[in-house]
Amino acid sequence: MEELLLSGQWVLRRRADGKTVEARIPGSDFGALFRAKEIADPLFSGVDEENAAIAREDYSFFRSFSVSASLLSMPRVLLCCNQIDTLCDVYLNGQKAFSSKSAFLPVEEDVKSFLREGENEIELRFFSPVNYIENANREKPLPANPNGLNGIPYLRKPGCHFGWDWGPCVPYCGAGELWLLGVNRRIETVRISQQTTPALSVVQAAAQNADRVRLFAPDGTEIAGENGRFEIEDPALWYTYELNGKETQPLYTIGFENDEMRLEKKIGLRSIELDRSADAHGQNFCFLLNGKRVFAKGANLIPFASLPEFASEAEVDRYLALARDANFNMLRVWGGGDYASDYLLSRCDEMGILIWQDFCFACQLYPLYDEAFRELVLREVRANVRRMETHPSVALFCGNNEIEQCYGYMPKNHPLIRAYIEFFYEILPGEVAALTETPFIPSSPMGPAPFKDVTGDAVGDTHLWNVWHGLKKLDYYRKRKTRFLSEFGLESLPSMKSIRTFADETAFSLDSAPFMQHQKCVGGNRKMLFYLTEQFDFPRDFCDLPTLTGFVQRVCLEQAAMHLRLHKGRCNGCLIWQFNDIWNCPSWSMVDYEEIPKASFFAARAFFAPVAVFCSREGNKATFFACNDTLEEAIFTARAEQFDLDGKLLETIELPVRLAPDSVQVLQTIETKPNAVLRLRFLEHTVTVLPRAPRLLKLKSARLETKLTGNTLEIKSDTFACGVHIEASSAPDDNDFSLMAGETKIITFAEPPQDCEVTCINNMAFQKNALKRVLFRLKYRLEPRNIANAVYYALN
Ligand code: BMA
Repeated sequence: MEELLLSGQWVLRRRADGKTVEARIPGSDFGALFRAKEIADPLFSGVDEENAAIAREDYSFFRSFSVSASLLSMPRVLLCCNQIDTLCDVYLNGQKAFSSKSAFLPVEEDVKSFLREGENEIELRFFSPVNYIENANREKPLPANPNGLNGIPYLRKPGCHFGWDWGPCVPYCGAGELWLLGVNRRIETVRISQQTTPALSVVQAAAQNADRVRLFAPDGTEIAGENGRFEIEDPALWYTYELNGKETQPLYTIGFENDEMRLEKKIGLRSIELDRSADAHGQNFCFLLNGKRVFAKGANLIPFASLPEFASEAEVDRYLALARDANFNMLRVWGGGDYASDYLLSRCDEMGILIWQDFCFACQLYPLYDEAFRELVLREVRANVRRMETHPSVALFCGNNEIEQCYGYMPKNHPLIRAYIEFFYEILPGEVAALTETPFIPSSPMGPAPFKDVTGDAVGDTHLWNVWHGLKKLDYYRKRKTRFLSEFGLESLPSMKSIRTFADETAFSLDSAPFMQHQKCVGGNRKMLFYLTEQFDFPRDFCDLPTLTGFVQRVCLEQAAMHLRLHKGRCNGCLIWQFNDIWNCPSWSMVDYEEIPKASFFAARAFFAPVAVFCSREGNKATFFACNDTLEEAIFTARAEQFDLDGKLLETIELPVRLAPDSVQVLQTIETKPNAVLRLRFLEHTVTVLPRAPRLLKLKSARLETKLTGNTLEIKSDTFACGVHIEASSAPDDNDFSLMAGETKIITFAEPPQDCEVTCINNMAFQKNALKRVLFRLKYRLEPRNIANAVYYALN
């Protein structure tokens, strides 16, 4: 085997006028044009039409390289690329070697006959993705796209590249790592299956051209086997972090060998099922890992960046560390983006985080009646299922995102709907089952039958958008006993650092052009204010909005998570929309594009804790309950404290907890004192529960004393301080918490911060104008779009 890397320096040419600039592979046309100052920062203005216009041009990437005699002496020379995005003819020495049509299909083409010893020339001749979808859609229009450009289903490229309700339209062309590989007997088409019980795991592994298959235990000792079949007694089982408490999960290594090469795959020994058996409430929707129930806690992942040059493996590491910190055990890789990379999966394998992978279809009807299109899609399905399924983290393949929720109104005999049902309910399940034992569902959300009751609480998962899109109150979730909530959320503003990347102080208003252009959800900025005014009056200072909208988002997510965990068993999952951002913008994210976590992130440490205690308040009663998602009994004492609004302690209640593994238990109901703030402490967590919305509380102004020494900050308040927020040049280990009178909070920063500002909600200035608030809310509700949404979400 011999390899020649073609990544690195390339040249980009705009084919219309021959203009060239330096380029890089991996990389994109937008990235190259921006670095060469030929175009403005594609993530700055937020005007989608500007980027679409750039993408209406055709571009070529080219470079020369030298091929050795020994590379050419190999029987096959493959051109390999993990992603060519998207429409591209690959030319070698002026001759077309092959065409690539899907960003979701890794490329491996034998190009030996096009190569010569010495200097060679390669050209990646891309065709405008925007022209392509526009032409295709002109010929055969598809239903209008609620997110971004029309016609995107015609192209196998991440849908969100054309704009989404949280992302800009940046329809770039580009490629990932690119190399030539001279091979003789290459080991390929790896197949690994396992039957695992706690007592015994039987692994069967095979690959084309492998002469020997060897298995090594996590500690490196070799395990004997024959013909790729291994029996491992008492296997070290792979679990999520919370189920076995291990920071790193045990991984076995399978080595496929022949005289030419060695290929390694890391596997985890585990069984994974999605229990969908009938029960008293309808039908279960529960992941079973090694037969043990998993309550899925986590969020939806969107692509990390709008351009490939802005994403990196280090970034994946940082986000996964955050996911672990927030006690996630599952990430849903959402279908409007891309398939999870091997890097992300192998890190999740190590960390014990489950992956729900949507196939890349979202919120649109696709031309699946077209045989050529369907064939291309099936090649993509096979390639990605094979690539991903050996990773123990992969828990589910899901057909698509929300197509049934979006197109339920269309006649069932419409050709697009017929093709949808045939593909997602007949063809795809068969394809997936032939490749893997990993669970599969046709769509998310799903009901008992195609397009039937997809928002129902009896069967299947749900996406509950009644809060936010449907304008329901923040505590609406309490009315629902859904089986598995795989999407729900509320928008908030990103950090001031993030805001300053697209708006200067003259634009510090939610209806300024930068804010309107960075808010991609129609009416979203005012919707944030609509929800903000459920809890607060209008603030006077714009710079208070990130903290306040973050507070409201936290209230929303926290209440939903609490309620779903109270109904553990009936409900078995809570995945928040959305974990990350693709650029700097207001959105549903828990962590903004500058990697600054919002209030909901810090709260998730407690509301997603494997062993958690919750406080549910209603009137002058507070009920405490505890939830244990681990496999161990949990014995500890939680403490509930009542404070007055001055932050003085009124009462302490000890809550002894003895919780069986995998259980939930109501602990106690208490009478609350008038206007008391409840403080709940359990294990390492502290949660504050207010008696009512902050605007209805007379919060005193707080004197915050701060002392910064190196990377340590001490904060103290003379009264109850609500929503204490730190804005600093370095990451604090906690944020958006409350303080009681005299309590000292110690914050540790990642490194000593250059600047650091501490505020709290008590000290913010609000417009005491109830009429303005009420009229704003009424007017917003009465907008035709919002009336239509409210009606839709009242019925669904
Ligand atoms: C769901 C997602 C996305 C969208 C989000 C917020 O519908 O699947 O399509 O971004 O809600 O509207």
